[in-house]
This record gives sequence, C-alpha cells and structure tokens, in this order.
Amino acid sequence: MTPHLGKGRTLGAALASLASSLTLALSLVLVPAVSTPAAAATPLTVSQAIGQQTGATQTVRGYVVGQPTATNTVVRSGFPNDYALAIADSASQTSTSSMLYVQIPSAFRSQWGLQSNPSLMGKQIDVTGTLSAYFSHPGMTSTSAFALSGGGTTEPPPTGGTSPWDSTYYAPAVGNTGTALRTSLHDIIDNHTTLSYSTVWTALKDTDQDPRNSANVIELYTGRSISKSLNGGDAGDWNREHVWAQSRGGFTTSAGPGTDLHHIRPEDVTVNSIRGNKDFDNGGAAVSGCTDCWTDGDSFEPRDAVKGDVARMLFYMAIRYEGDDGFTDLEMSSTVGTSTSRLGDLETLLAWNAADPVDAFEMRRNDRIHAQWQGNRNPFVDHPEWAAAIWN
Ligand SMILES: [Ca+2]
Ligand SMILES: [Ca+2]
Repeated sequence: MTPHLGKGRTLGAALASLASSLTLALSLVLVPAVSTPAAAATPLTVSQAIGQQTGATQTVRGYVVGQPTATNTVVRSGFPNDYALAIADSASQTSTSSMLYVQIPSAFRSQWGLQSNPSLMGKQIDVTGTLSAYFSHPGMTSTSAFALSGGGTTEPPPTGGTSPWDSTYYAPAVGNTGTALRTSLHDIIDNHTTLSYSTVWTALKDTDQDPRNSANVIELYTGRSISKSLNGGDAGDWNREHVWAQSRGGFTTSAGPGTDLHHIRPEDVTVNSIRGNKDFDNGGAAVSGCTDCWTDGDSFEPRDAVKGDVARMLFYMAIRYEGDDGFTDLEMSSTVGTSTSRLGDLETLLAWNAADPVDAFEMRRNDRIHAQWQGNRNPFVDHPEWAAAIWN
C-alpha cells in the first residue's frame, strides 16, 4: 500500500464519504435531542472557535491555509516570518472570515512558522491556546501547544496535489511513475549547492536543532538531545553520521555525496561506529546506549520513530546520484551485505517508509536544507508515495 498522502479521491471514495455523511445525518435525526456529552479530548472545529472568542483555553483542529498579515489578508506563499498561522476547516478555504488566526510564540516559530516550514501548508494541526482576537480578527493567542493531527493529514492541499511544491519545484515530475519519475526527479534534485565538510557541522546545528531546546541537536538513532557544542570525535560527543555509509558509496568527505545534508545526521560517536557501514534491516541484538536499536553482523535497525526517515534519505541518494556527474551511481539493493554503491534492504526500507510517516521534524529539515543550505529537496519527504511508484 502506498502511504495515504497521495492520490485524488476516487468516485468510490466520494460515494463512501457521501454515504457516511447521510448515515450521520440520519442518526442525528433519529437520536432524541440529548446534547452530546462534552468530550474534553475532542478539539473544537475552526468555526466553533470563531464563535467562541471567550478567552477560554481550548484545543482547535484545522488545516493550515496561510499566514495572516493584516485583519483581512492571509498570504499563501512568500511568507514574511514565522509569527502567525491561519487555520480553517477546509484545506482549500480562502475566505478570511472562515479562518482562525493563531499566534506563534517564539519557542514554536522554528518548528511551526510558515517561513521556515512552508510544507505545513495544507496539513491538519491541533493547536491549544486562548480563544481571543488576533490581528483584530477571531483568533488564538498565548498558544501553548502545536501538533500534527493524528492520522488526519489526508485532505489534499488546494492544488489537488500533495505538496505545496507540486506546481513549481516538482512540476516536471508530477504524474510520472517508474523510470520517467526517476529521471525527472533526478534532473530536478541534482541542481544544488555543495557544502564543505566543515560547513556540515554548522548546517546540522540548524537542520537538526531540538525543537524544544535551541541549544541542542537531536541524534538520529539514539533520539537524544545533546548540546550543539559537543560536536567532536570523543566518546559522548556527536559527529556526522553518513546514513549512506561512505565506504558503500565510493565517496569521501570532499564536497559531494559525502557532504550532502539530505543523508548526514548528528549521531553519538559510539553508536555511529557500531552502525559502521552496515545495511539497514530488522533484527539482531540490542545496541548499548541506543534504545530500541538492533544490530547483527551485516545490518542495523534504528528506533521506530526514524525508520521512515532513514528509508527516505537512502531513496534520495539513489535518485540524486546516477553516475552522470563524476560520483558513483548509488542504487538500492534487495539484499544486505552487498558491495560498494548498493545499500539495502530495499523491501524492508519500503515497509519502514510506509510504517513511519513523515513528521514535522523531517519536514522542517527538508525545508531548511532547501531554503538555507543546498537549494534542493528530498522528494520522498514531500511525496513518500513516490518510493513505491519507483521501486515496486
Ligand atoms: Ca519518523
Ligand atoms: Ca542512482
């Protein structure tokens, strides 16, 4: 199965949706007029929040539709900063009277502001804060929590695609499958700035910043938050983990694949060395100092929360590097323990991609690499379903 973010609605899905709406309407008619018990855990809709500007603290669920810049103005691109969001009950809403304006306090801006995270457009989120006017408009202030709605990110964005980049960055690729998709994506993503290996330290302190502590980065496999300043080579430091291991890609730390941020992540020095140049697959013995990590003689299994991240980084490398620019052609492998230029296990990685959907940290990371460091994107973070469209 492709993971959900894809595909327009079929007629069948529309009919099923209509049928469930009719069932709901019927049940509302048949059930006597007993008021629904107030379920504290159920978020308000945006239209409810607009009608309840009481100063109470509430959680509201809605789709990100833009950034308010004045009472009657919401911009949908060219975001000026990270200070505010507009949410609505439909991802295609364009009327400001049907939007709630959400203040983003400074602690949340790097993770939830649209200038840093334009991929949030069209995503369904839950926000908690005070229901009161913002920009002289129904709003939420003193916002204290932001989260992607659980399993609720399936409504397609207004373009009819699945990413705000479909009509621009990905235009030559949208609609393709198989070899045509591979070729068009390669041509899009191979045009980028290359970094020096020393700049990679600086960049990782931005791309992998802990959303709860701007002085720290998050280590990929361990999940630990560690001071940005503890980068180095001693036990207990973090260093630069090449998810596509150098010796398996025929590259060094010269500018090129060995400095490509899309697959380089902060990792604990000791755990990085335990992973070494192994393939990725399920199973093995527990890895000391890395909760829920497993390894055997030829493979490494990271914690569940980053299994999809690992898969999508490797898919990027296989498509970015095709042997046409002086670097080795990298390809996915359907086995483990194979030679230079191939990494696996493809079937396991496709399953990890489906089981661990793209999260806010990963989206922000992709946005930062694109906007700030390299000028290119990982297509499999924007379109995880493209992996199955290429490798199935
Ligand atoms: Ca993940
Ligand atoms: Ca390749």
